[in-house]
Amino acid sequence: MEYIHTVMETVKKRNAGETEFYQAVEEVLESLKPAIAKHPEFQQAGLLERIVEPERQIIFRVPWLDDQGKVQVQRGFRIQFNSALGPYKGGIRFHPSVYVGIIKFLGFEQIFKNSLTGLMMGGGKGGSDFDPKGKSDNEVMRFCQSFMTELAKHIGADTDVPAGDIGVGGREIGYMFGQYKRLRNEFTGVLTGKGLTYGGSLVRTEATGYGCVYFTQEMLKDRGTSFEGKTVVVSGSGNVAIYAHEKATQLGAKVVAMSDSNGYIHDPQGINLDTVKQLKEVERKRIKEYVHTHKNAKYTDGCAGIWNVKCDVALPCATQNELDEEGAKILIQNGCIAVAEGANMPSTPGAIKLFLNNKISFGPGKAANAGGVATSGLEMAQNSQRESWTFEETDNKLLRIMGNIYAASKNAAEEYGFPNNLVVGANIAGFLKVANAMMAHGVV
Ligand code: NDP
Ligand code: 2IT
Repeated sequence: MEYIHTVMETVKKRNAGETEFYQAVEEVLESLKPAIAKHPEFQQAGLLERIVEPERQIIFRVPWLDDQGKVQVQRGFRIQFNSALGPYKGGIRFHPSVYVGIIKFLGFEQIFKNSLTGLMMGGGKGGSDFDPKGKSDNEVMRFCQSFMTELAKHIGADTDVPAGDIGVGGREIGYMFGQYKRLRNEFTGVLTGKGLTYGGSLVRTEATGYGCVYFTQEMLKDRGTSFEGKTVVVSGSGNVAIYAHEKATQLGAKVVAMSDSNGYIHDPQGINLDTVKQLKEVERKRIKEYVHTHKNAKYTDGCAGIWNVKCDVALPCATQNELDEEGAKILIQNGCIAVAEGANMPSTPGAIKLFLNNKISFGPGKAANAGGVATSGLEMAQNSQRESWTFEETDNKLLRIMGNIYAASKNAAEEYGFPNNLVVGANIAGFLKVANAMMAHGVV
């Protein structure tokens, strides 16, 4: 389609070298072809040209003092991508690989993901090339305070509400919240993923992993099966991976492999989650330490090898492009029936094609991992009401939202002529709500 091709060319020209961003935009625009064909008014209103251009991009210097008293300089980002449906909402990533192209891809995905949750949230993302690994608590605190000193000028409970992502968990959110409150003299729900003692929501910690498993449960139900007795591989061992493991296990599955950026562990008896939580959440150590206390487990260097482990269900929960065609081929050969993305864009376009062509149930990240931001939306609602809901109430809402996202994606896929293609379905369902709001707002 000529229109989509032209928009894609402009994206490449304007955002030179930002390959992750092209990848995310290309996937969405390709999926939207049947929706654009049905709605010529979108082209007339320049809707796609507008939706691929962030409303605002903030890039700033983040100077901080390390424990040796040496000055370090990082780069900070916040991309306020689209506010058609509500205040910008999306996580903050601290990882040395962060540059504008990564934040832009994540912010773009976030627009459609947040729309799918059914809650009123726009899309945004932020981060820094700061590497929290090996840093002391004091260094992390000083960095977070410096980062927030600039970011505070641009965010607010009704403007832009950041949260966690890779390298940003409860500790970092706490330091950033403390600095925001101090700078603005305001106790407000400006961040989500807060601690339970100062306005956080129950279930937010578990939400992305649990939500991903709830979504997968819907996919399995449609195939006439369930998690009961299934062998599962979960990549990563961070926040999303840990709680995906927890919920899959509660539903009767056995998780046999997990990883970090150095390598993966395989425990045929099932990975002991308490050990992983202790290593990763408390001690901040490497996953290979697991084999010291679990003699049946084996550690292998290199994280991509994890897809060689035979499984029924694969949940990539680490990072972008961690599952390529080669990994996909092995999963398919080994009889895997379902793949759901806990991470953002973990499967390469080639891998996705293989899953769809081989009738593997495939849950794309913007649908399957939307439980995290959905529960952030629930945290915002509780903060506005000055209330706290119980674990059970919040978890039930999450379960219902994931079921709705699955149904919306499945129905849109059918309606637009791509039955069972949840990539097309999620993209169209997420897009239409944003597009209709943008049409109502005029040319802005
Ligand atoms: P964490 O920082 O808690 O964990 C990240 C995990 O992924 C770690 O095991 C890490 O290993 C691994 N990882 C990170 N970068 C790489 C890399 N370049 N190569 C291989 N492994 C890597 O982050 P989260 O669990 O929060 O996030 C995981 C994914 O889920 C991300 O894609 C994120 O965008 C997405 N996501 C997160 C949500 C949330 O609520 N937190 C919500 C929705 C999506 P190591 O320790 O070695 O770095
Ligand atoms: O990618 C994501 O959806 C997140 N990192 C969570 C965002 C949020 O605002 O909770």
